[in-house]
Amino acid sequence: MSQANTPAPAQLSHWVDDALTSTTVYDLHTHLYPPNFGPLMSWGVDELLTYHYLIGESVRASGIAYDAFWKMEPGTRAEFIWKTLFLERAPLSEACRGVLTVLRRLGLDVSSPSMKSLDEYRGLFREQKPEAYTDRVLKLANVRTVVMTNDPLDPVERAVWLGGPERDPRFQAVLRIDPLLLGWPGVGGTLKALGYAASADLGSAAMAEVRRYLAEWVERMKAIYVAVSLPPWWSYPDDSPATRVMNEAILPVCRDRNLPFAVMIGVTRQANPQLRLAGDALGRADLSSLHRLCASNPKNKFMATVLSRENQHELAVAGRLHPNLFVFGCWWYVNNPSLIEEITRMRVELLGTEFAPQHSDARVLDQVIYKWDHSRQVIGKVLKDKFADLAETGWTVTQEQVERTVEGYLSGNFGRFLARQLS
Ligand code: FIX
Ligand code: ZN
Repeated sequence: MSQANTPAPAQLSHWVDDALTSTTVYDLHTHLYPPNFGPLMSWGVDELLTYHYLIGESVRASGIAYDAFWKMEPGTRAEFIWKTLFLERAPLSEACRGVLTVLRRLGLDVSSPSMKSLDEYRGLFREQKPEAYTDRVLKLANVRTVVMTNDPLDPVERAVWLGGPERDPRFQAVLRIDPLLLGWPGVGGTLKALGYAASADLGSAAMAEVRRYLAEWVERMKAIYVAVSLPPWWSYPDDSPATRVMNEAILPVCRDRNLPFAVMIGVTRQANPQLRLAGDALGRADLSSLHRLCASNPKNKFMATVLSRENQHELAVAGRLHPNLFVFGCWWYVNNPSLIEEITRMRVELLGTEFAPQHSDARVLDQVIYKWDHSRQVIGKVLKDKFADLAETGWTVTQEQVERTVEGYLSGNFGRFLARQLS
């Protein structure tokens, strides 16, 4: 029986849609950079089309030889992908749909695709200046802040940072440390070349140098957290260099600065090296390592996301058990509407209001438009159901509760986790 103080379904739906549209997003993991990072910034229709998700799809659909594909100039590659996935077939995949959402939201007509229409789209992008275009895209996507992925061991990126770039407050930094954690002994030589005497024996002097590297780069970038992606077989603790570097360098440096350490678990890099960046796969991980990491380092804050669908339930349960763990996003191969819906529903049921349902992982600036448009639709659907279920109990659902929940999901929960001091 419906109660006098229960909102009608249309009213509830309106509150959820309103809150999702008006709340500005804190996009907590992307691969985007501001215009003054020069070659690192990526935007425009050619970049959208040559996104690695679409490279994988077009190579597979066309049957082209890898060599022939990589031999093409980037512009020809974009045309090839447009022809293969948008002209010769229905662009049904989520990554294809994403390109069309972006073009439509920029005011372009996608109703009669042809090679000529691709050239017309290119015309619009040629007219843009990166600075003004960044403003326009972030406004269209209603994204307030994007968190970058910053690896100082990448020579191009290091040069940008060492030049002391003026900071755009909308682009926050994250110190990414995959090679530093997983690349021993080779990474010892890389650090040495940069002036850190981090010999591969990982003795106490070497470890002090790894800490110095981390501290200096956290400081230089004003990093808001430290992050790594891990394979499905990641195990903690064990007798690997990764465990030692975590325990003796990463965790102390993060602890002293109250920075979270983000673990993105489940990627099998280069399962098909011929596809380059598009060649990574995934696998189910043993999340008992995550439990041990959180439980044995109670003074550290952790963030986690997992790549395998099969790990999502365990991750949500881990989020319940460890107050120092923040569950975030539907990462990469689970960033598809069907899986976002399943995962978000389960997280609401297990974690209530305390998680971040999504991050964009955008690599091309324009992608924030579609990644957030599509995710908002799914999060909205789940929230309407969940608030309706709540109202069904007789609880009075208010607009203020809906707004507060959406604010937490899209922005505030992450901000508050960053600020939280563990007792
Ligand atoms: O490790 C990561 O941060 C991954 O998100 C990327 O490396 C991956 O290639 C990607 O773009 C996923 O969306
Ligand atoms: Zn990423």
